[in-house]
Amino acid sequence: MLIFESLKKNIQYVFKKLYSKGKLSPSDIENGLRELRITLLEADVNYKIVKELISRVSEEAKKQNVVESLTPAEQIITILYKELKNILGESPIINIKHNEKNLIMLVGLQGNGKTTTAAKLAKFFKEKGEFPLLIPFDFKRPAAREQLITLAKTNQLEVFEEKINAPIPALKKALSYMDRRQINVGIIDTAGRKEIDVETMTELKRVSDTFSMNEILLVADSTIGQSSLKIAEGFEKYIDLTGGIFTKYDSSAKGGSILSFRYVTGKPVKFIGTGEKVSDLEIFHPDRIVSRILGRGDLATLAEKAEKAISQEESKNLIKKIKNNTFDMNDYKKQIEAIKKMGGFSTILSSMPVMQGINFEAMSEGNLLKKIEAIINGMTKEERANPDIIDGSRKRRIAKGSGTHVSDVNKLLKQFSQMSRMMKGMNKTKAMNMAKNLGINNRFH
Ligand SMILES: Nc1nc2c(ncn2[C@@H]2O[C@H](COP(=O)(O)OP(=O)(O)OP(=O)(O)O)[C@@H](O)[C@H]2O)c(=O)[nH]1
Ligand SMILES: [Mg+2]
Repeated sequence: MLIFESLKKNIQYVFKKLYSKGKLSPSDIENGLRELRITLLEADVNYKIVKELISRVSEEAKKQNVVESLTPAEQIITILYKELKNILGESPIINIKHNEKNLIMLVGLQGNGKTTTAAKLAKFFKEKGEFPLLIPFDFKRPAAREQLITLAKTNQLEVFEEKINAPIPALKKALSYMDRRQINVGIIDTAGRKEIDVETMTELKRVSDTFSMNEILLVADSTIGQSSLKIAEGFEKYIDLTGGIFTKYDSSAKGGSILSFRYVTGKPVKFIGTGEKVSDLEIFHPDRIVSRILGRGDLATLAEKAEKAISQEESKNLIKKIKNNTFDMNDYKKQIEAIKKMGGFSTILSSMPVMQGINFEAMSEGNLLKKIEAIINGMTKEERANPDIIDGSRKRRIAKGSGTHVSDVNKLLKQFSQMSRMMKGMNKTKAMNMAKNLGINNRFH
């Protein structure tokens, strides 16, 4: 079973019961919230968060029928969705500058996954076009160094191999090595510790006081639950963490600590480790987590948001365009902007006819949307209105301008033409259904 799986199941169970009732009585709401509370606590979500969440949801739920188009249960899930997202915050910013020297230090308890994560980060940055260097930083355990060096070599990652026996001189050397080799991201794999002890923590503090760090990330094992929050607090007494990385996201851990991390520590979760391979690292996107936990039940929320995102006039135009088959890349771009405002979840995106035919599984949706947008931005107005004129040299220009490849441009054009074909075959009912999916049906009957 995957992380959050039981939380998801239980929340969906609670809402299924609520959905089955058309109108909710005060006692229905009360019972629903009680079950929700137990579910969250069982998933190891910090009790303070649970308390706050439940009281906010309860308050909002009392003001029922604020949004007439939603049923009471839908309204509750909408509120929960909003509040959970509030707690988790926006997608994180990774503080790395391409034209500067950057240092990322990984800290954490023994065996939580620092070394593995260091290699994963190096690969991640390398793929982003940066030049990373892995820096072993365990001065007591030679095997720790060896582990990182081996990991680096088997994955064609650059590693600082010179053996120096004290932290400050070692990092100075590594920095000048970075200068010489024009490397811009140093990733420091510090020694694991059994506990937060004064001696090794003071040493860590000395290092972080001496060198300016772009990121100091706590690497925490998802399976250790809430104690990761205490560990973070322990580290914070000495050094300023900039965020957390949760490893073993592929486990069956309850995951509540991941949901609680930002609320309790004030620092965002920036990455999650999703397996043992060096490629198993993902940026932590709160949106995706919340939508995964709440499942497709939050379609109503999205419809509501879509309603806001797409103005009434635009919606009318969209329907007209679909019907007249004049929907072009400019409209496509507008749709993408609207979807971005909604948060962009693959489940929802793929349920929208406009987006069908695109393989959302293959790419993370954040990247995908950015890519699509960049490509469309790279087109001239004329090209957007009439994609057929985009020949080989135009494709090359667009790819270059958008930082993508000609194959990406081709893919987008192909998808667009498939979509256009599909729309052509769409009758009035289908167009209405599509509008319905976008939450704009009521106005067009
Ligand atoms: N399944 C899974 N295993 C992981 C993940 N990250 C790390 N591991 C495993 O966790 C174990 C410990 O990882 P290390 O990277 O050596 O941990 P460390 O924090 O560097 O350990 P010390 O240096 O001894 O403190 C290894 O067996 C890794 O393969 C992950 O995201 N998923
Ligand atoms: Mg290690």
